[in-house]
Amino acid sequence: MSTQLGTLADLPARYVEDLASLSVVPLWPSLRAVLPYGIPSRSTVPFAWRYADIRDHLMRAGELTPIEKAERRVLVLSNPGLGLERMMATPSIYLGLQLILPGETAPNHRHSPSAVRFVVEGTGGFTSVDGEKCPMEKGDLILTPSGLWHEHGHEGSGPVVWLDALDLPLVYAMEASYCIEGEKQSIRNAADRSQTTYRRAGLVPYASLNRKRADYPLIRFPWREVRQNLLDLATAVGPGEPVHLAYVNPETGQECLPILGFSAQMIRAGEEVAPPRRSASSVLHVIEGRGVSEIDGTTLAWSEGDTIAVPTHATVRHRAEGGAPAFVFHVDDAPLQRKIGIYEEF
Ligand code: 1HN
Repeated sequence: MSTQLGTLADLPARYVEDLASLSVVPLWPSLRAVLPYGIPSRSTVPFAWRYADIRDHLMRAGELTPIEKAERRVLVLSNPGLGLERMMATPSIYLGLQLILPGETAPNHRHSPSAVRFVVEGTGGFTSVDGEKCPMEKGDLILTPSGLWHEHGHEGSGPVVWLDALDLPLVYAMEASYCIEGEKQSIRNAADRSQTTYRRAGLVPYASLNRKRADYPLIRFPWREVRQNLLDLATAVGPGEPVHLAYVNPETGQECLPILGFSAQMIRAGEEVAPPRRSASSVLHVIEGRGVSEIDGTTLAWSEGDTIAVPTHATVRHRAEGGAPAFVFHVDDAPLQRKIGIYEEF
């Protein structure tokens, strides 16, 4: 059973120094720290970034820093438990709020981390991904998978803000994060594939049956359709059952990116949901509505535009308040955890 293990102080100082001079350390003084019993040790804290607090500062960044001096004008949502300079919302998820102003462009590049954009406010923004121009309307999810060219622009008026979520912390930890700059893309579509080729669940281009399934057939998931789908699903599932849809690759039915997963949930007016504890860390972003969450004993009130960090293995409850349903976007690292065989629900 759980015996008390020896510490560094139990060893002769000279022995420890000799080991260190050879770049060697004993395992046993650190074993319980890296492999605790029952539940992982977690530095990530349950935390809410409130859009109402951050928005003015983001707009100020628009005055202080021209886009040419930023490339991406982003305020990063850093979990205070992990250290602000490490730019981690959770150990696997990078989050930032990005501002683009009318007429600005964020230049074309591609990189090894995968990213998604989730639109928070404004109209007229667009992201082009490998030559496909995707309009950005509030709540739309747009994928920019690893290795695909992407650039942003703004043809409307007023600010456009979106939430960036990347698997950067893991790719960076692997010392595998880098970027290549590119020429402006030439756009080949009139409408993105969510409006033409993958118009409806259950229908795929016939020719796709005869080829290897595409890695990233669908880049944009319009919120208008996801929201309606949640409302329709709510009429079909019993009271107390989750109204929760996963964003997937329409050709394979699998998660749309290899490391991070994306889903949208409706919490009915006044409803409290208590999902199982999960081995995945996650963040949730409030698209519509307001409510309160209890995460590992921390109570966090939230409303539209807010973003919340949920540590691995956390005990979680969410309640929608204000007499209206809440709509929430989730990002988690369950796809990677499933692939490596460590995903669990408790
Ligand atoms: C990136 O490529 C974007 O393309 C935004 O908008 C944020 C943060 C870290 C690394 C790459 C973008 C990013 C990023």
